[in-house]
Amino acid sequence: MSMIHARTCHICEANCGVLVEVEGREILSIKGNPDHVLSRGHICPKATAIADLQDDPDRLHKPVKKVDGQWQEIGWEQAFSEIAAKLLDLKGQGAKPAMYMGNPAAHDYGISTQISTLRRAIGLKNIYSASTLDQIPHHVVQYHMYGHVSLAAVPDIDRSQYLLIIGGNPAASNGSIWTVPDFKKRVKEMRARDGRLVVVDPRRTETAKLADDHHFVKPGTDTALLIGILKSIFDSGLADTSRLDAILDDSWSAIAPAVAGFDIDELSAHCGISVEVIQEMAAQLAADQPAAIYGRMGVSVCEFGTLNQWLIQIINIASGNLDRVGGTMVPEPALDTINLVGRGSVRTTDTVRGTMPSVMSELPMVTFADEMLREDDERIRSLFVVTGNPVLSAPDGAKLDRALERLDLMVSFDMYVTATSRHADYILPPCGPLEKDHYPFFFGPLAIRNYASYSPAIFARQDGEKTDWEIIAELAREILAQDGQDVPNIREPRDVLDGMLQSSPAGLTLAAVEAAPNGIDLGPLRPCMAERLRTEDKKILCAHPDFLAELQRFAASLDDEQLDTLRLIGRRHVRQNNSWLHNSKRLLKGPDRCTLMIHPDDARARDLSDGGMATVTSRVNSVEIPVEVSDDVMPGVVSIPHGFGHGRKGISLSVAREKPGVSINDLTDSARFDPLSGNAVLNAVAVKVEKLETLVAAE
Ligand SMILES: Nc1nc2c(c(=O)[nH]1)N[C@H]1C(S)=C(S)[C@@H](COP(=O)(O)OP(=O)(O)OC[C@H]3O[C@@H](n4cnc5c(=O)[nH]c(N)nc54)[C@H](O)[C@@H]3O)O[C@H]1N2
Ligand SMILES: Nc1nc2c(c(=O)[nH]1)N[C@H]1C(S)=C(S)[C@@H](COP(=O)(O)OP(=O)(O)OC[C@H]3O[C@@H](n4cnc5c(=O)[nH]c(N)nc54)[C@H](O)[C@@H]3O)O[C@H]1N2
Ligand code: SF4
Ligand SMILES: [Mo]
Repeated sequence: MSMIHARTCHICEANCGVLVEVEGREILSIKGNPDHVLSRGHICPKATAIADLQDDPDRLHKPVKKVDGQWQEIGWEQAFSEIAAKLLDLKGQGAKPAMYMGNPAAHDYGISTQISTLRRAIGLKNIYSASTLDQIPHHVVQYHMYGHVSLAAVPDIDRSQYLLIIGGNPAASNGSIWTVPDFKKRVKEMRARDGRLVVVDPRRTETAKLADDHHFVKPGTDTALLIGILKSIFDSGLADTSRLDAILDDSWSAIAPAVAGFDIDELSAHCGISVEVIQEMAAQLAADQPAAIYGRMGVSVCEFGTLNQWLIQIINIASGNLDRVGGTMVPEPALDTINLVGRGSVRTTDTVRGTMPSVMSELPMVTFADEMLREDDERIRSLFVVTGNPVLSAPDGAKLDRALERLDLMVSFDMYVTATSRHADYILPPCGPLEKDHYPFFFGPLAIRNYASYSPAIFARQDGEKTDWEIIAELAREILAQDGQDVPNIREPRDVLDGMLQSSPAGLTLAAVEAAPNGIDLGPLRPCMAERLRTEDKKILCAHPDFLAELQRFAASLDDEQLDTLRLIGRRHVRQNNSWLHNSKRLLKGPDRCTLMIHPDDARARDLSDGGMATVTSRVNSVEIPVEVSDDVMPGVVSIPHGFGHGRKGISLSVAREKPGVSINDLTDSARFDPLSGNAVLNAVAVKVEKLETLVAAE
């Protein structure tokens, strides 16, 4: 007899409610849950692929060890004991260990409850993670302005009348640092109440196609647009901070003078958006209506990423939209991480490249490969990769490929042999996705409504399989034991979760949340910034000196000569998730998605045709890739999706291998970063594109 289990999908930040119908261990269907309090029935194609992940024949079920270049299955005890012994031996020789944590770790609350013990056991003060490829600028801004790295204000889309999205594509990504399932329908609802969506993006994206207006912007130049909007708000006397005056610190008065000297025509010429459009955006944001500006990857992973995210907050303040119904507000989730974890940190640290920012004890990924390639005693010699694939996700992946080969010990926590884990000495695979429970630990605090939703495991684990958190906890214990240190008891994630829920203001218990399979709705967001601020004086620190200085650096860069080369940007597709889920047949079907998108004028100038091949060359490398001619990208811009490159030797993803694609990160450059956050620059990469003459086989 079949059974239907309500659950939330753990793949992306939207955390949609799904209904999984099973018979025994067979998955009959995965559908949207119409009664889920947040997602209202919405799902995307990736949810159904959870079944492919669960049943994937390529998925590892036991630890494997590389012996003479071949993978051998071994038992857990042997794996833990050998890894611990090797690590301690290396540490005894003074060899430096490191850890990289990838994106899926953020979607597994169990990992969050155990990872600090493993870090302590290994002896790590700092780690690397996907955050410095993604979102560290947001954390720097939130830390300085609001006093906590995680205090994020999200657009209240359900009550907004004007939404300006810059460098985000939620119609494909389903939202980021903004848990907004069912985005497309919410846009339709907004437009039905005469609200407007405006998108700024170098590509006419899926989100742009839903919008009332879309404006192309030259990659990497949004700072000019943002300054232009802010300046227009001030110059036209539209700034209204009356609702926020009690919580703005004195430095607010420094903002208008800091942008006064910019010339609007020069800003417009720099970003390619007309003065009229910039002024109209300012007028709409500051009009007598709830409105918001939101920016994501396109304005975060660039040279002025932190400055951009600061300007976005400042525009929301100046236009009277921060902490406003229908503007942006800080959620008050059932599990309130703001109250439960410290405010984080923004420091500097010594790296192979000199002093760099270190945010939340994270080291910048742009230095990762070089830290393995350096020749002194500080060289990283052992590495733990937890749910990550940096060879495909970090800049200059080919260099990282070489660097990983130098390690004396590498352990991957992954269920596949990937571009990264193929370099490992040991791979420790977790159980299937439906064999673990799920709570959106990091995403409740970013959601458009306050809510709680817990998903128990659907299937029992198969013999000898472990969850990621068990693997992490048990390895940590083994290292501590072999090292003669105290071995702490394991605190089960469920107990930690229960404790955190109970000590949050909503005061829920895990039992209560578990008893509500469609989630518990705690209502819409409300203006509460005054209560949420974690700065010492309980005011928003408006003009941190670093941000003002960065404005000056940007002003100086306006005089730099603009390079006349094509600019490469990335893209995401709704049927893919970063570098994984490429092994699902149902997601991979359809035309090849790893193409170089290029505008017809640029294609013509290079004699490129749709379906032909091109060579794309950046400062660091070159790739060969099929061409897709499309006026969806603006002239002067080319786009390649990230996450491909599964043709590398030794990868065991048999489905992904059918359409391996090339990695955009073989072109991105680890020399470039945002100096205020250390975040990588993954867009606006200068590239040369040439026709690749392919030999046609004679008949
Ligand atoms: N050029 C360019 N590069 C980018 C981006 C871009 O837009 N452009 N985006 C960046 C962003 S935003 C991110 S977040 C990073 C992502 O960077 P990473 O997190 O390094 O890469 P992923 O592709 O998400 O790889 C996740 C790995 O974890 C494994 N995995 C999946 N689920 C689980 C699990 O439950 N347990 C375990 N143990 N393993 C699991 C998968 O098999 C895969 O190997 O990429 C970044 N790189
Ligand atoms: N389907 C799917 N969903 C995902 C993921 C996935 O891989 N696939 N990954 C998840 C992860 S880890 C994350 S972090 C989020 C990311 O979520 P988003 O940020 O919404 O996703 P992106 O597609 O990276 O959107 C960035 C947009 O910026 C544009 N862009 C590039 N350069 C510039 C620029 O210089 N200026 C401006 N204005 N725009 C620019 C790109 O064309 C792109 O449309 O998505 C998450 N959801
Ligand atoms: S949008 Fe994200 S959370 Fe929702 S079904 Fe798709 S992958 Fe899962
Ligand atoms: Mo991400």
